[in-house]
Amino acid sequence: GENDLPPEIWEKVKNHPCYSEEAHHHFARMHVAVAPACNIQCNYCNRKYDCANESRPGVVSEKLTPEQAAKKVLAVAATIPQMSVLGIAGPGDPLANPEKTFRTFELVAKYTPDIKLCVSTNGLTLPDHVERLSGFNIDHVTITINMIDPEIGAKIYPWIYYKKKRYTGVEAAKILTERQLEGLEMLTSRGILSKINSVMIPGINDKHLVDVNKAVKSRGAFLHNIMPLISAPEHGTVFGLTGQRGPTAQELKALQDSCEGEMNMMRHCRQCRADAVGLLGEDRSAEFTTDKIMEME
Ligand code: CLF
Ligand code: SF4
Repeated sequence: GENDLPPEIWEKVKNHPCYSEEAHHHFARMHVAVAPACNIQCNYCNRKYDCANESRPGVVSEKLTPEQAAKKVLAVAATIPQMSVLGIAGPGDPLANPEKTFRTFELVAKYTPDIKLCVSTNGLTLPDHVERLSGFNIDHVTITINMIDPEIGAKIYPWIYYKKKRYTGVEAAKILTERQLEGLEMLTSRGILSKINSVMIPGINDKHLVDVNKAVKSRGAFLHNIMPLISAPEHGTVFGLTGQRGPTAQELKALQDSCEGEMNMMRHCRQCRADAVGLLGEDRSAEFTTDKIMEME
């Protein structure tokens, strides 16, 4: 349990609502949607909406420039005293937009130095950015890992765009899994805590996620967050259009239970928007639109 964590780890998680079940009752997080582009395609994603690796499908966030984002963080931190973490989680992949993501971190570190920085990525370019992330004192990185077997990966990812080239099928999935695991090992060796998100897709990776759990555990991942596929035809995702169903609540819990013991499982994830604000499960994003922040000044 949380009380058994070594003190140096507890220090890092006690104020983070996603990394500590306990903390989520007392601390709030916010996201800023500064990262529009993505370098891979997931079959459960519709680019009209926020990245479905760390958010609820079918939600469109208000995109901000890094300067607008930093202003928003200032305004929110002044209004919500429990605000402890700024995460960048979309609407595309934060590390496929490194200028915007790192400029935002720079400005936030300068204007609101008490706010911890957090990032969520598909992992494709993570190894290229770990050094820079650790320069910002980042202690929390999420990687979405849905497979470690490229044959399964080919059913989830139609293509990736890597080093100026498009890859498809098994070849694409092989590059993606190698880069994700390499990035995870680099985080672990630097003492950065990692959370692994996995989207449970019945008939595709549901049984396989037990192997994913072992693979990330053996590479030092801190927390595993298995999320249900939310696939609806109106979102226009490939899985939505092909009638791919999501898991039932019982199926999800059974998988989480079978992984429990291997490592800490996250069970309080609320699948936030890329511009979420507030305690987990409470959504105050509508109070902090750009218009309203201008009014506050
Ligand atoms: Fe955001 Fe994600 Fe950081 Fe948390 S959310 S970038 S780790 S600050 Fe948290 Fe929201 Fe679940 Fe994400 S409840 S979707 S796990
Ligand atoms: Fe969509 Fe996120 Fe996958 Fe990119 S990583 S395709 S934004 S779900």
